[in-house]
Amino acid sequence: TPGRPTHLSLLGIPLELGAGEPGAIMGPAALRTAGLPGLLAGLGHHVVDHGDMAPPAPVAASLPAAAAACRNAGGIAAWTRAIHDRAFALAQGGGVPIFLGGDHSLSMGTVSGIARHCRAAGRKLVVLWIDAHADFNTPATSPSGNMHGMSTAFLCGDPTLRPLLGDRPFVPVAPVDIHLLGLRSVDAGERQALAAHGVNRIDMRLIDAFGVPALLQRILADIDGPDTHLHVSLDVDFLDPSLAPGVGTTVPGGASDREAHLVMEMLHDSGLVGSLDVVELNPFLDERGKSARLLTELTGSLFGSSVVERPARTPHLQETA
Ligand code: 4U7
Ligand code: MN
Ligand code: MN
Ligand code: MN
Repeated sequence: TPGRPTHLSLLGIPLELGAGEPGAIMGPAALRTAGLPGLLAGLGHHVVDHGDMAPPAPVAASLPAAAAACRNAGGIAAWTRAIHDRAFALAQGGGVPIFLGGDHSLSMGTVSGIARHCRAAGRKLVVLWIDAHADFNTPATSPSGNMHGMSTAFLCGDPTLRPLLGDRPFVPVAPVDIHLLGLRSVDAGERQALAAHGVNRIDMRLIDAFGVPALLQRILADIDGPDTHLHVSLDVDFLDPSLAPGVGTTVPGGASDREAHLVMEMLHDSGLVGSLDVVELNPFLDERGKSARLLTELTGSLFGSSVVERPARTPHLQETA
């Protein structure tokens, strides 16, 4: 809503150890090259760019054997702790943190830090995970060993992943407070675990059948505004690969440009978003910056850019019939 400037804290997280192929380390730089800080400032927000995190020192992680066998598990443990510390501190400082990735394993750190902040602030946390994938694999179920496919399982407290956080206070996210949006690639073990834990799932078929407005409105209407912090985790592969080829894990049949913008616009109008991850951009795989540009525009939509000025309306009641 115009006239509601926000303090936005940008933090680049050049992490690619969780992904199957290199390149996401360049994500934060590409988002800056596409003009993200300036776009947000141009919308009237107070933007502080905290730059990119430095690679953390290695930690002596004592991980269960199954977790230790995952690709780059020791590195992910070090990053998760360092990211958690930064996310917690940024959230405690007030304003809305925007984390620029980097592969999706970074959300183990960001969301756990935000969850700890929410507990300290006496607020409830709801997570909207916008992704082709569920990222609910554990070291036992993962077909790849890539830890960017395990973030939501970690956040829900999988005991084999929990030691990644070391001595930091771990505040689990209840599976029923996670909403997966855009699903179209779920592994067999994940599928079973998602159902058993009661994680909310909106797949592309539901989006085809009922559309973004009805489905997202149902989630937002259930959220009690003043008491709840909504964290949005946006994985580039939510988008159709024709629009956003710059990601290592493309899956056909993704969201259109307008579907994705509408998600962001409705989230903006809800006034509920307290923090954001923009993850999985791999500029090495992109075509002339189109994925970086689209992600930048989508982030703009989440923070109020719109073609036609719209009067402020009642949050939570947007787009209803
Ligand atoms: B992303 C996968 F097997 N499920 O676990 C896995 F299909 O952060 C992909 O959503 C995970 O991009 C994708 O390796 C992780 C695979
Ligand atoms: Mn907060
Ligand atoms: Mn993901
Ligand atoms: Mn994905």
